[in-house]
Amino acid sequence: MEIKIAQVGTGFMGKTHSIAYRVLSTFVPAGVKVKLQVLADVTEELARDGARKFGYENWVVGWEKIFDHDIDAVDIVTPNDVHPAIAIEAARRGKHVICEKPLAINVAKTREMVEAVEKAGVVNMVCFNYRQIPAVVMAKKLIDEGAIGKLYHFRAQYLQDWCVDPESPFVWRFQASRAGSGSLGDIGSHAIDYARYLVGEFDEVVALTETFVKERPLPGARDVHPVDVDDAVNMLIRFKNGAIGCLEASRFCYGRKNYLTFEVNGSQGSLYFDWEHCNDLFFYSARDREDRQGYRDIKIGPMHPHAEALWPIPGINMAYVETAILQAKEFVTAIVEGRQAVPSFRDGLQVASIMEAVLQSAATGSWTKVPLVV
Ligand code: SOE
Repeated sequence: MEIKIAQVGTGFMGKTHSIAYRVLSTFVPAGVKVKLQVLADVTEELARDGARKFGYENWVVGWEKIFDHDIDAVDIVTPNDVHPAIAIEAARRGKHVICEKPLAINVAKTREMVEAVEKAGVVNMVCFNYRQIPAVVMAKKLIDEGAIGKLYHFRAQYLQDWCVDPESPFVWRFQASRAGSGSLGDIGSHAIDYARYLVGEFDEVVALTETFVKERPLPGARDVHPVDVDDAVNMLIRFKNGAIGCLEASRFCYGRKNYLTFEVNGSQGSLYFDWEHCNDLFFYSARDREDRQGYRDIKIGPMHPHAEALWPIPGINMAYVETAILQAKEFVTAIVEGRQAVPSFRDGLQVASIMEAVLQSAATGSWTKVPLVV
């Protein structure tokens, strides 16, 4: 079976997704082939050069033209405000859809996407790629097995430092009408996805956001452009199952490059994960004998979920591209098996609902209920 991919966008995510598709036949069942059929971007230079570098057979200027080609699935790696139109049109034409996070700039737009893919009955997936990491899936397995008991605490941080310099130019990620939010949607959404995946649904949140740099220089111009999204967000969470959490996302933390961590504490132990050491999962069990208690370092290898598809022994280690491979594997395997992919657009919608409650809480300064929209 051959799955023909159309990709819209040629940036960092376009690059990683394309690399994953190029090697995917190594990771999916025998006989499944992925063809990089057509690549779209907004200029001829971007589309043509991208197609040459990434290995697409065809290129087009403007996403609408991908449908002139024989395709099965659409991969959306554009700025957030463009996601809905592409996803909805792809679904209308019966194409499977994988889309970068956050799915859209608000809940209303995200819901339109969910309705479109579900009406069309196409496979849909949101790119919370860090959820595919074997150490994270293993953490979920341990929680589900009761290894750390009843859950009390979840705490997560996603910190970067690429926005600290006020001279770093204005890009769409600093504009609410294009991005939806700032650090919250760009990186906080990954940590929120972890919270839902590992602990469960949110009941209510109270949050604080801050925009430290209020305007930035436009690239190549003398003018500046206002920044109307959060540079940083801190939130407290009350989960429906009684656990409590705190979550921080900021792109203003010098020294933190792609620092994504979580810790979950339960009645029988704790789990700790840090993306920058993603081949290890730290597990503390209160059931261990008293004279040997301490966080143990589980070295991830083929005996762990999702990692069986990767390398033959622990210590060979995975990195960023493997998250894209595991994600593409889930998407393509779901198409082949005729089932829904995980995480789906519905997961993206619930994360959007949480983010809307967070922004509302930050604006009002009060605890805010999180509507369950899935
Ligand atoms: C930029 O902050 C970014 O590329 C995010 O958009 C990604 O989701 C994150 O994984 C890496 O950083």
